[in-house]
Amino acid sequence: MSQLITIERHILEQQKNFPEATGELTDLLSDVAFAAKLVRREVVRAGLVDILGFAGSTNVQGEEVKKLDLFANDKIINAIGQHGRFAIMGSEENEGIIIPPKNETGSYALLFDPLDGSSNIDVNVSVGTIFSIYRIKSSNPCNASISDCLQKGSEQVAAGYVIYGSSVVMVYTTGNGVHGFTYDPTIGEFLLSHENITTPESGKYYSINEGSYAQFNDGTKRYLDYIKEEDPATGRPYSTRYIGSLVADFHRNLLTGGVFVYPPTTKHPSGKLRLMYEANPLAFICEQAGGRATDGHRRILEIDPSELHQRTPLYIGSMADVKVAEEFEQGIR
Ligand code: P6P
Repeated sequence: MSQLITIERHILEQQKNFPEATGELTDLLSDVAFAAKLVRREVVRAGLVDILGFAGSTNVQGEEVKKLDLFANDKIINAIGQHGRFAIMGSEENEGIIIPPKNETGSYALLFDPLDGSSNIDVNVSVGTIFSIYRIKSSNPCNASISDCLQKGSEQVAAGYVIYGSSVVMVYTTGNGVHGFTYDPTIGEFLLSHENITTPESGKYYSINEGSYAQFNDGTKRYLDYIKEEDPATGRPYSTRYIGSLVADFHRNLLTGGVFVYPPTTKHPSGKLRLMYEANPLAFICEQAGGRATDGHRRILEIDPSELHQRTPLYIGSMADVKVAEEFEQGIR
């Protein structure tokens, strides 16, 4: 029987690779894992609306039932904020930055999407939490500000996601490989299940919302024509896989190979997905797994952010497949 390694144990083992590590990063990754357990508990019960009641109503205990993404947001802010390790936070659900209740000792900034794809919950489609961690630049945590959040993705010290699907899997990187942990509800632990994830050089899936075809630029349209042509020598046609839940589409392509594209559209000229708490963390993971992540022209991790909720086009997945999609976007093909 393979050794059972909890995510907390694995993070501690990883810390040995960083002699200067103070253990703080270990603690805050463990905090994120704890918050994920709290979110999971509600997400997996989401179908039981008779017990939980609909969002905005009160449940059998007379508690106000919140939309699950707001619930997840509250849980992450409070479960993590109370430990004082984060000086500042930024969430997809909050317009401005969040200063946790005990931030005076925090050295890190947490950017997160508490429950991406939450509109899919009612139809039992996988959703996810995505997080990104930076060391703050401010010398005094009490003076932490938006500039401590608006750092290039290449400055991330850790990133990860939790996918709430047929099983609940947490995937993280600290820049030393990508590792996945599957939640075992019988013991309430995330156990190592995918050590040192590497993504295939190329795959057979492409993920894009073809319903937006009329909104795509010429490069994207020509890419779609190309990827569907018959050419066994280049593995074409690829198969379409598009769940409409970023974490689910990304996780599948990470493990099996493939490319996810959310290109510029007439409705979202800068792309729909968010740089700081969607594209950057997934780009860090993807590159650590041997893949590629760009906005069609430049590395996601090199984009200099100007706003907390700024959007970006996203081309992410297997190295060779992303490069092909980029060449159409750049007019090379
Ligand atoms: P579209 C979900 O709303 C989300 O933010 C991502 O999880 C997903 O990849 C994307 O939007 C889907 O967007 O425009 O294809 O419905």
